[in-house]
Amino acid sequence: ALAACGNGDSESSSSDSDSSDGDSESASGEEKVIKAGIGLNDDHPQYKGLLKFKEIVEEETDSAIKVETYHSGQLGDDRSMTEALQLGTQEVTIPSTAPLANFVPEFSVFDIPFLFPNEQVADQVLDGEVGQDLLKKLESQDLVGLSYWENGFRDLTNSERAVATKEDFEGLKIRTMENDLHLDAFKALGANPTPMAFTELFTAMQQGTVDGQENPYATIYLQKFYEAQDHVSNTHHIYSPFVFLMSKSFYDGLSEEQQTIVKDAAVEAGKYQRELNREANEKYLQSLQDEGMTYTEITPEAREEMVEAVQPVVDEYKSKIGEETVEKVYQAIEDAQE
Ligand code: TF8
Repeated sequence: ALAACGNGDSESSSSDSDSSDGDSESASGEEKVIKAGIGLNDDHPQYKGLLKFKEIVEEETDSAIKVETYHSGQLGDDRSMTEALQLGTQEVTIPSTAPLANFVPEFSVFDIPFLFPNEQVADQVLDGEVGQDLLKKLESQDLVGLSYWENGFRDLTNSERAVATKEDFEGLKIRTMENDLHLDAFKALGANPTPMAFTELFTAMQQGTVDGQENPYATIYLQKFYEAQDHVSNTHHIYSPFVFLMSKSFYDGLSEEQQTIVKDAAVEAGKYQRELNREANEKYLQSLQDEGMTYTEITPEAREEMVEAVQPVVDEYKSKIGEETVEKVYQAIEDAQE
């Protein structure tokens, strides 16, 4: 395991130098350390957002709380790092909601294909009552959801063929996140899906274990997937939120003032991260083509065929997710567009 002092690529806190003069003592008398791990690399907005969180928390607490940051899955994948928070061996991670549905099934509502029409509606729903109520459900799993960040609209890449219509999915071995709705949706499109942790994905694509995967352009570009994939299509089939997660045992051990500081920092850093993420997803499609990938545009008619093909899966999952949650999200999306 990485030494707690932040060896390797991690960014250990910059306050070590001032621990000698004692001003890093917190109100409750002892210094606290947040070990924060994410799955994407240090070029990705997910990491830049985490550094912003670190900056705010260390400044606001005068380093009474220090943040050690780890990226690129150094501490594990989304699911294993979430489990580490439950155990109290790690304090922060920022997974997609899809793997989080293994802890709180209602989060799978965000895996309904073609749910959000755009990022602005997603922001309103996630930051509004419905999204915040879902975060509260995490507490029963010894987790605290402090805010939503953005992974983004997911797009398909593969090494076999151009995908322009539903028929083109036929037989493609697509890696999905570890989430049953994703799996069943890709089966309904005719693909041959495999659930897999993100940390194993690049090797699986290089070895041909899978033909393709789906992620936002920023991830596809910054994780260099173009080195193992030839085709990209703007399927935009799911909008993935991130959840800024904190271990409940750690959060409960903070003073009220410190709880407010970490919560506000997670929200402020999230707004910053969403902006960076949108800029990245906007510009990197062109970068992927510059790196030699072939881009195929999905026409509205072809996308409509995909929507129809996955509808039976959506209907089947409404009860698994929870009818009330699904209806509330659909209503919130409608309200956000008025
Ligand atoms: C996936 C997700 C991941 C993110 C990241 C590891 O495809 O989109 O890239 O959840 O935190 O597994």
